[in-house]
Amino acid sequence: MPTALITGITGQDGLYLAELLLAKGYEVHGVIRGQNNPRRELVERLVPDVRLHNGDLTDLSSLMRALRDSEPDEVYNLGAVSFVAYSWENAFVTSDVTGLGVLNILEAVRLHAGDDPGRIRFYQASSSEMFGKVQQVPQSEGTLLWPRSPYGVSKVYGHYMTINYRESYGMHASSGILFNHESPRRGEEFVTRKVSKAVAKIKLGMQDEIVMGNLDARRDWGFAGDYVEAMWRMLQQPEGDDYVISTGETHSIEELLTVAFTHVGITDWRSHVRQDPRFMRPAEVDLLIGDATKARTKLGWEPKVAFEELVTMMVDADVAALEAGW
Ligand code: NDP
Ligand code: GDR
Repeated sequence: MPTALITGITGQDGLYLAELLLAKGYEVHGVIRGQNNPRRELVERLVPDVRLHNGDLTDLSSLMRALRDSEPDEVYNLGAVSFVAYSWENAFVTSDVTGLGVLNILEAVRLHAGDDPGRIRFYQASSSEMFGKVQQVPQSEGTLLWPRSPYGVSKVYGHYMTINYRESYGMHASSGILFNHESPRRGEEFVTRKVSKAVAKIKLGMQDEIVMGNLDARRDWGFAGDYVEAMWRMLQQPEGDDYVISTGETHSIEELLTVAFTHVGITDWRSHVRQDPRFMRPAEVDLLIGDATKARTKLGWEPKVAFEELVTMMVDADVAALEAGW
């Protein structure tokens, strides 16, 4: 039975990946930080078979201990300060966790693996935010990186450090350049979930308006459940590599609002939406659309859930949760 260690186990992707690996028969371990992490209970409820280890990406020795106590065949580094807007307000912390944290976990894996650096397979959660001010449409593995936020810059550092450890030490290290992926488990700070929850509340008469930022930005949105499958497939390849994971479709925030509101029978949605500079970013990523040909060809991976299905799934889940009093 293979063993996997996941950082970021309390996050959206950590939970889906743990479910996937447990279903495949893996022994799954997770790194959890903080003396009283409020999301520990969620992990224990949704994936009770996951064994948790205290640790933090900024603390190398805690990562070494987690590796020693779990002895993994595969390590998935999903932990990060992941909210782009927050990264301007906390640029140092973001760089420390999302950037230097990758160096810490790579170094911990290298030291733990000893004479055979390839024996522990490593996945780094890279991001389409690295493309930032896009230099090519659509974006693929070879597109020049031009990050637009402290978060994006930190992810570029982690991405190149992963490639460097692969090339320097012969590690089986892969970088998944994942475009936005969402689900009913998405954090409420991100735009899809902010919209799905607000639309559900508006439908149920619990709220009247939603305050938004830039409605013109375009994203390539997929379903998180599909995307964690791609992470696993990368680590089953004979060698580490880099892969873009995306749907190949792009939609604006306006289209997101239209689909979400229309789904609950509201067509004049503009009367419920107000824009506020508070939610505008110092530098915006205007357009993302990925070319996942390499993943399709080499990994046999394809997204299964399309944009409308994703948005309506999220709205329905929020309506059901609110009706149930959650
Ligand atoms: P989430 O924000 O839902 O989860 C982030 C995770 O990182 C949480 O488990 C959080 O734990 C953990 N974390 C934060 N700080 C630290 C730290 N100092 N040490 C260890 N763990 C820490 O993100 P997602 O699940 O959406 O994304 C997973 C990864 O994929 C992230 O690296 C993200 O940047 C990247 N990514 C995400 C995409 C998306 O669209 N979802 C697209 C491309 C990349 P805690 O509970 O302690 O806060
Ligand atoms: P993003 O996701 O920055 O792409 O990063 P987010 O959902 O936060 O923003 C997407 C776009 O929506 C615009 N927007 C708003 N965003 C938020 N959060 N709140 C608003 O009110 C709002 N109004 C408009 C934003 O300006 C932006 O253009 C996500 C994260 O998961 C990263 O960790 C990951 O790497 C990338 O996706 C790929």
